This record gives sequence, C-alpha cells and structure tokens, in this order.
Amino acid sequence: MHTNLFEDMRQSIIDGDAETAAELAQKSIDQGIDPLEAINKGFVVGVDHVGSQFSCGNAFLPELVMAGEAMKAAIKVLEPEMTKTGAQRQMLGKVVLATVEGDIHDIGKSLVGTMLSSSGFEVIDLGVDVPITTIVEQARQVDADIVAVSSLLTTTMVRQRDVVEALEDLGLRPNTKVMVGGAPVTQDWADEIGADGYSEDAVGAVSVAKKLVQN
Ligand code: B1M
Repeated sequence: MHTNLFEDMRQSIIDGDAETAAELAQKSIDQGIDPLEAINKGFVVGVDHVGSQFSCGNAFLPELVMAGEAMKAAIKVLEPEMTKTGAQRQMLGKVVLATVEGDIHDIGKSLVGTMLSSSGFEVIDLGVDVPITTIVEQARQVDADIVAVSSLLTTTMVRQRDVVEALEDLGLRPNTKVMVGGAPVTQDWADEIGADGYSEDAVGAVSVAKKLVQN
C-alpha cells in the first residue's frame, strides 16, 4: 500500500526537491497515512541513499545539503500532525535536548524532540552545535529529568561522554538521566560512557525516556 507515494518521497529527497517533498508530505496527510510511516518508509529511505552515495564518493556536499533541506521541508509539514495527540496529555518530565558541539545535524534530533513532546514531555531544544557547558547549565537551571544528546558524527560522539562527566561534576547525577542517540551511537557506547538510556530511533526514544522518568 502507498508504495508509489513512498517511492516519490524517496526520490524527492534524492533530487533535493524541497517543494515536492513538502507537497508529498501534505498528500500523505490527506490520505491518512501515519506521519512516522511517511518519514520512515519514504523520506528517510531517500536521505539514507544520499548518505551512502556520499560515503562512497558518488555524491558531494551540495547533494547532502539539498537532501537535508528537502527532508526538513517534509518534516515541517508532518510535524503538526505528530504533535496533535500530545496536546492534552499531562507532563511526563523535562528534557533538555541538543546536538553536541561540533555537530550541526538537526533532523533526527528534532524528530526525537517532536516525538517526546507529542508524548507528553516538556522539551527544551537547545539546537545544534551546543557546547557542553550550555547543555549542563541549562539542565541545572530547569532541573531537567533527562538530558538527551544526539551525535551524528563519529568525531562528536565523544562529547556525549563529556556531558555525562560534566553532569557528574555538577553533582546532578544520578538524578538527571542521560539519553544518547544518533546514527553512529550504540547501546555498547551508551554503556561504556555511563549513559542511562539509548535508542536507535525517535519512537524508541519515547519508551526509553518514559522508563528513565519512572526510575
Ligand atoms: Co552529514 N554526515 N555531514 N550532513 N549527513 C552523515 C551523518 C554521514 C554518515 C554521511 C556519510 O558519509 N555516509 C557522515 C558521518 C560519517 C561519520 O562520522 N562516521 C556525515 C558527514 C561526514 C558530514 C560532514 C563532515 C560532511 C562534510 O562537511 N565533509 C558534515 C559535518 C558537519 C557538522 O556537523 N560539523 C555534514 C553535513 C551535513 C549536512 C549539513 C549537509 C546535512 C545535515 C542537515 C541538517 O541536519 N539540517 C547532512 C546530512 C543530511 C547527512 C545524512 C545524509 C542524513 C542525516 C539525517 O538527517 N538522517 C547522514 C547519513 C545518514 O544518516 N544516512 C550524514 C535522517 C534522520 C531522521 O536520521 O539523524 O540518524 P538520524 O536520526 C535518527 C536516529 O539516529 C535517532 O532517531 C532519529 C530518528 O529516527 N536519533 C536519536 C538521533 N538522535 C537521537 C537522540 C536520541 C535518540 C535517538 O536520544 C537523545
């Protein structure tokens, strides 16, 4: 079902065509398709394709940038649909969310933020390329239940360890939990750096966050 639409979505990202991506996102809403299904079966397939073409030298930075912009255009249309259900729920906990310093990838991090807020968490999204000191200071100020840090680069993953250590230095652990994620991040890495939770995707991040606030 919807195979052609998902294929068009994939192609719109590969073409870096933000206008078409946004139109297709709207079409999927009109057809009653779950926004996360549209993202995962359509748009993400396209962005993954561009990413693998980039790693083997068949695509270059402009293609990566355009794919990212097209992906953002689609998510902008789908986001209000994802948040509709969360509006009436009670607050489950406070999450300070950021992509770590040196890393400007924001699509996955923002998706995690959208899913967390639509599930009832209050999300303070600090954006991308955020210094460790800003993350932990914000966590202290708002008395965060969870600090959620995303890294898309193998070179910036190490900053997640710095976040755990900086929270420990401030005496905020173990009360403030740390959740990590991003394409190169694994459960083994989370265990190694002493993070409390890891998820490979935005849906899983909600279950992990719910478990963390129960403990
Ligand atoms: Co970049 N990039 N990029 N890039 N980029 C990757 C990550 C890369 C794997 C591509 C490749 O070579 N195959 C590669 C990293 C290699 C590595 O480190 N091992 C790479 C590179 C090298 C780079 C540059 C260094 C390129 C250059 O300049 N030479 C540069 C770095 C800039 C920087 O950050 N300092 C760069 C730049 C960019 C753009 C700006 C052009 C653009 C980002 C646009 C934007 O975000 N606004 C971009 C893009 C688009 C990608 C790819 C193609 C797609 C990323 C994406 O948005 N995926 C990516 C390849 C890939 O992942 N296939 C790539 C879709 C998104 C929904 O998935 O972000 O994985 P993702 O998030 C998922 C999960 O990971 C998880 O849930 C999300 C939703 O399911 N998740 C969490 C994420 N955060 C989480 C946090 C959690 C829990 C789950 O809890 C806290």
